[in-house]
Amino acid sequence: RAVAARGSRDAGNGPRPAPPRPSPPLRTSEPFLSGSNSNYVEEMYYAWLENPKSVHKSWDLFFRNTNAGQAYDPHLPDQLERKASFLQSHGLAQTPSKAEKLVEDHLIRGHHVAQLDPLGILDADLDSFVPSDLITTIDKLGFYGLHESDLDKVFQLPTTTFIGGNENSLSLREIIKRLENTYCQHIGLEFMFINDVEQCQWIRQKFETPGVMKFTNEEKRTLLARLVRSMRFEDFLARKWSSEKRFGLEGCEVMIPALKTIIDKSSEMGIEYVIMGMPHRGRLNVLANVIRKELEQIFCQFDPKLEAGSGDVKYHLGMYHERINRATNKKITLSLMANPSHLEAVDPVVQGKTKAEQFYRGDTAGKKVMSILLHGDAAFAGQGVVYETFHLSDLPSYTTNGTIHVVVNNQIGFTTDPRMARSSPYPTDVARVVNAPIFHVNADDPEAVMYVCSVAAEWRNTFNKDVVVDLVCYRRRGHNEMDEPMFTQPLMYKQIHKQVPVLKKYADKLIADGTVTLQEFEEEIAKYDRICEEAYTRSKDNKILHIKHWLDSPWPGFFNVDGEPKSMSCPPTGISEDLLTHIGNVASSVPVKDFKIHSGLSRILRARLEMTKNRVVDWALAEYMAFGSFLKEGIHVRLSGQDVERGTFSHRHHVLHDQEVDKRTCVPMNHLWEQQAPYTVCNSSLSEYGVLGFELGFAMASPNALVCWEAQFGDFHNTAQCIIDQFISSGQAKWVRHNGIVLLLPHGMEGMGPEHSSARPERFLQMSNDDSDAYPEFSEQFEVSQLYECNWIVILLPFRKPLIVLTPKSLLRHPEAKSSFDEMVSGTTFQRVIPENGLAAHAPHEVKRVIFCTGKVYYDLVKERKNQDLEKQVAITRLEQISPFPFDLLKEELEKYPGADLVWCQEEHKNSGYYDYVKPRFRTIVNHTRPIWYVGREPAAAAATGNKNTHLVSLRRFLDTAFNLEAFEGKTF
Ligand SMILES: Cc1ncc(C[n+]2csc(CCOP(=O)(O)OP(=O)(O)O)c2C)c(N)n1
Ligand SMILES: *[C@@H]1O[C@H](CO)[C@@H](O)[C@H](O)[C@H]1NC(C)=O
Ligand SMILES: [Mg+2]
Repeated sequence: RAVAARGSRDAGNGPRPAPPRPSPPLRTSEPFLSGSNSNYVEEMYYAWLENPKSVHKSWDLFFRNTNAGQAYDPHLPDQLERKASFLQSHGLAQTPSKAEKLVEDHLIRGHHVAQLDPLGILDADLDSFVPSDLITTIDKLGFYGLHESDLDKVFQLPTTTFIGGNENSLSLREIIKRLENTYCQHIGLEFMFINDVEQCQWIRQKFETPGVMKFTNEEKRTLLARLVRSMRFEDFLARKWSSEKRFGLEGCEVMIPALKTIIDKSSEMGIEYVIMGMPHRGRLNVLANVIRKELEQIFCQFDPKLEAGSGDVKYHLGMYHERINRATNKKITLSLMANPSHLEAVDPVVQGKTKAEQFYRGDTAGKKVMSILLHGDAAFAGQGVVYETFHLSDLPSYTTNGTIHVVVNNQIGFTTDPRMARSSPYPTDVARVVNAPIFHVNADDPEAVMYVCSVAAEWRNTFNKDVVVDLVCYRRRGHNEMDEPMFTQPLMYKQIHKQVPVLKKYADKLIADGTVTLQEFEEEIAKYDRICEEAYTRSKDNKILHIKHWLDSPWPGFFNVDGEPKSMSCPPTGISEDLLTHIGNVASSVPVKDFKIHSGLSRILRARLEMTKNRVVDWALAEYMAFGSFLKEGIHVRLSGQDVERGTFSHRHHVLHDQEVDKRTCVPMNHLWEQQAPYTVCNSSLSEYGVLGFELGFAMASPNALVCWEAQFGDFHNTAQCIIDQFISSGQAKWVRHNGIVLLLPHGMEGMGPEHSSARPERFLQMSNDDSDAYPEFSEQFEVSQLYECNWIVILLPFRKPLIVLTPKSLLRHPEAKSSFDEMVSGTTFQRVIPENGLAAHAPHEVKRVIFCTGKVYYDLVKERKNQDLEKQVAITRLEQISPFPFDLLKEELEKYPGADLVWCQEEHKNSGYYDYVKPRFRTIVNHTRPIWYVGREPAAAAATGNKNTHLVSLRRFLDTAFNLEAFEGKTF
């Protein structure tokens, strides 16, 4: 109702003085106007005062007209009468606002009474109440001040409605009929919350215009054939593998033609690549009949001989397929992303991958690549990541310019009824946070479904915004085929058992109206059954059993033909001095003219320049060097996360802000060379699960990109734990998927309390797959092959692994935490271990203790060693790569100091940090002949103390132990 009014407030730029708000107008005594209607006029009046274009032409004319003679004053009771008489004097019918109100009420609330449930027993909005302002029976006419005798009177139609077609007036009887047809039959529309009149009108036109929902015979036959495939595919699986779980689509077979309609229509409008994410329900059917994966590849998944993957792979593996779209004769690529059981977790991943595909093809408006997300009703309402994903949908660096969401709303989640599974009327209400239009449709009316889907596709193409199609259906069997639904939903399932399958209903209808003959229908079924049988025979051939057919994002040319890395060596990572200097200079400059930066920032840039001159780099500058040198090689770099542009610790400053011009920014990293890859740095929404998932998806699209996600503090990564556990740690093992995502996790015990200290390295280490007890065989390629075997870790490799970097906080500014150019120039490489190279290393036989450590505690140890004058007696060696464990280099270190105690020192508590990971591996190196002592904080339940004093006392205590050379005398291990 407030479309016009709200639209106007959003329109225009900049603040505008609000018009004075008089007190509410007196109610008119006119019987045909309900109270809300006069408010409506009032609101429109204010909107019109602000912006005359914001209201409909007729109202603009009216307000101008009344204003001409005497200013319109909503206090005056006769204003509405003036409008009525004005309309009448222009030859318009007697009581237009009755019709207007009627139309409006159907628009806004018609979906509540639409017949959406194919079972006819449930209310899709969980409420059987029928709003009294919706005319469903003649006796409710009184609500509008109308009488049965008015039914055949002709009414002027509001100009905003399309129900009249070419007519501008209709009898009341006809108005009601058309409104009910549009808004209260098998389609329920929710869209009047959209703040844009044009968009609302666009939707109204699509649904209100009489006769829009007509299909040609050809279209009907295609639809029938697609239903045949959808249904017979499930039947075939049920026949051949009667005791296998397949999470069948029965009860929502229409989902297959629905997706195909979306894809056909989108292809027609220029889409070349569709990326899909979906849960278990109907997944095999989508692979077979939407992606058109060869059936034998699907059937052989049921073969226990298939060596790769775990038991549930068959409905989790991804897929990529290029083919010609039959309907449009254009090439189309379809990809279905591999996903874990964890419902909805794949949503942001699909969005990230879609964004990347758009980015690499320069499809900045999303006209070539789009995503479709499928959801179950319970998961869509219940899982928070859905909400996080919606909130990415309109952010410039995360938008995919509109996603089509399809909900398989079978009105049940496993054994739970909808009324126990959500607090909102519909499972789709979450989409209302971004004002996406929501089209509910009864899945037993295939033509209505097809129509809704084609409008959804057109919507996405026209406005580039999200849209939701809610397929209200049922689940014919239990949650899976082995499950008994009558235990928990007895009455629903009594009804379901009586339910005629949609294919039969639709076939009967088309046979009855002569569109197809019974014989044609039966032939269609026999034809598809034959296709299945033939594929089944082919699936017995062992040769086709190979997991490599199941990649959602192949990286053409990156691997050799067998999917193996092309080489097994690490390329050098050093870069030339000139390059370091050049990057350092750009990092210290403002590369655009007349750009005024903050004076504090000028100081930071001067310090960078100074460092560059002195050939030293701190962490922030080192990051510049690394990113910059990739950009030079044409490798796109993307850094995303909360506040990453400046950096949580104000050290990065990759985006400069003009102090005088609003929103004027500059990214020096994009001014390094004329020819360079683009650098994307983007502050994300305040989400970890959604954003990390998104970046993981982004990193899937191409191996030649560095995609980094940074947590604000490492502590917060655990809200994205599902992405870490289900995708990053295990993705390659489950789905043969390489991924080079980099996680930057600020970590360090600095007395900042239990929520700002620990990135929980122990959890990553626990999930690392190198064996603590197996002593590896060393070879030339030990370093690289160890990386290849492991599940996560580096960048310039002939394969891709996720990398977890525990990044510094206080070390960002520590004067000693700097490197010289000498460690970065050509010929240098990453150092997995930095051995002691001071006095102790020169006389190793005299060394009493070797302390191994990693990260920030090193600086505390070095300082303390100096204070205690123990530089000859104690060696300190740093691990820069913790996992996979550098067995080879540490073996050398250990052998160098035969008479020393071995100590692992960490600032983290004993049950966190690295100790549990390194201890058994050190023991394996020395074959259990020497102890490895622990020095660090005591075990604790929280990651850190919140008390600064306790923090310092415990630091003091473990430093004392670290340098007490008698501490372990006589102790057993
Ligand atoms: C995050 C997560 N929690 C729980 C489960 C277990 N689970 C699997 S299916 C299911 C019910 C899903 O219901 P719905 O989303 O309506 O889809 P449907 O099975 O009805 O198609 C549940 C709870 C899961 N897979 N993922
Ligand atoms: C697509 O998204 C980008 C980034 O926000 C935006 O600039 C562009 O206008 C959008 N395109 C369309 C057609 O909406
Ligand atoms: Mg469900």
